[in-house]
Amino acid sequence: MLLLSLHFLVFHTEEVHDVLRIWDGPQDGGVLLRELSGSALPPDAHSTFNTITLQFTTDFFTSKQGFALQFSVSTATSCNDPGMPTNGTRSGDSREPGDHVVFQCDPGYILQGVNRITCTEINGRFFWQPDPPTCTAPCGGNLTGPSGLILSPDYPEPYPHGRECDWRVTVTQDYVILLSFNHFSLEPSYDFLHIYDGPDSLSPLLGSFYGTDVPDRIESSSNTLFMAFRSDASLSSNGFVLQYTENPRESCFEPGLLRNGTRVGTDLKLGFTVTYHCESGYTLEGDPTLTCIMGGDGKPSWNKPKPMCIAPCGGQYSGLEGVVLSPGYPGNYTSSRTCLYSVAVPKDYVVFSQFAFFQTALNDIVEVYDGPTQHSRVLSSLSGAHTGI
Ligand SMILES: [Ca+2]
Repeated sequence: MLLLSLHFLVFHTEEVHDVLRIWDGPQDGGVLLRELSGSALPPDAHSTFNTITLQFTTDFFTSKQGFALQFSVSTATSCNDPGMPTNGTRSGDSREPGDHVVFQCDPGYILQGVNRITCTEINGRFFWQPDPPTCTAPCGGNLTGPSGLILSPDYPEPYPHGRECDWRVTVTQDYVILLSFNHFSLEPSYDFLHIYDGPDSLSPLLGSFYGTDVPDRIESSSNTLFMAFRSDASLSSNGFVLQYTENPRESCFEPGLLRNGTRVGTDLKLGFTVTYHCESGYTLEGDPTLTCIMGGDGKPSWNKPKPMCIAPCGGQYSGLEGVVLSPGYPGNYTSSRTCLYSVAVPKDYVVFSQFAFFQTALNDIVEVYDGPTQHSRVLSSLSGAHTGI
């Protein structure tokens, strides 16, 4: 059977009010393919019947340029490209009659429709049955399992007005829940996320959050948390992405890794320690060892802040090999500083130095001296950008 493809050259109508509708087949008995308005150029549309129907409706106000489109005819021998769902993935590329493809949603999204669709041929017409599914961020739900994502309804689109969404999170008995905020933006003072320390809204309120300040991580005192999202009748925002993980009772939260460093210690229970080490060329600032102790709020917490690995401004270097980094590396160095690095090796060795990566502004200079102080002979004076000198 012959089928039709539409390709848009121009599209510009008044958003919502002046609408172009496209049916695959006749208006009665066909399939509504698109409802288009606004100024975004629509992607190509393909029929599965040998006719396409277009209806353009305009209101009494505001006229724009309208549309220009080309149509072309081809012979159907397989199904159309079923596309990739927003917030999901598809496995399978075959499009012959009898073939199927399978859809899966990204974490936090639920699938609307059926995850497996089949290419079907009836009287020379090729189409997917049923229609491809969509992936949406749901309004509330019961969540179980050791970890997961909670998204505001319709995320990453702005959340809808006038919604009441309730989530109940339940993890393994004798575990507690750690809730961290990856993204947070609600209309200040009118849209809220209330979080309760227990199975429902009668449990103690841990906090009511709104605005764009990302809240600190939250820990439950039992294995359930209840979350209530409320939006009012106007003004929306991008919403939130929360991650929950279960954690053994009487344990500190996962302290994470260190930029330019490594960690020793994986047991996070009360009384245990983790110790950080910096990579070559970096100096550890702070205390390398953290101990999990009982905090003043009756919850376990680390006794010290996490240290940092920084590239120092100058210093004494010795040993048979090592790395010297500009201050703040890999970030930019700060202005108006002089950093003196002294590199000494055992007698009977000479120092061989090689720059792996080198970049300064034209007025910033690295001078290399042959000897213990800056009064020794200058070996080289470098600025600009170089590699492997
Ligand atoms: Ca609102």
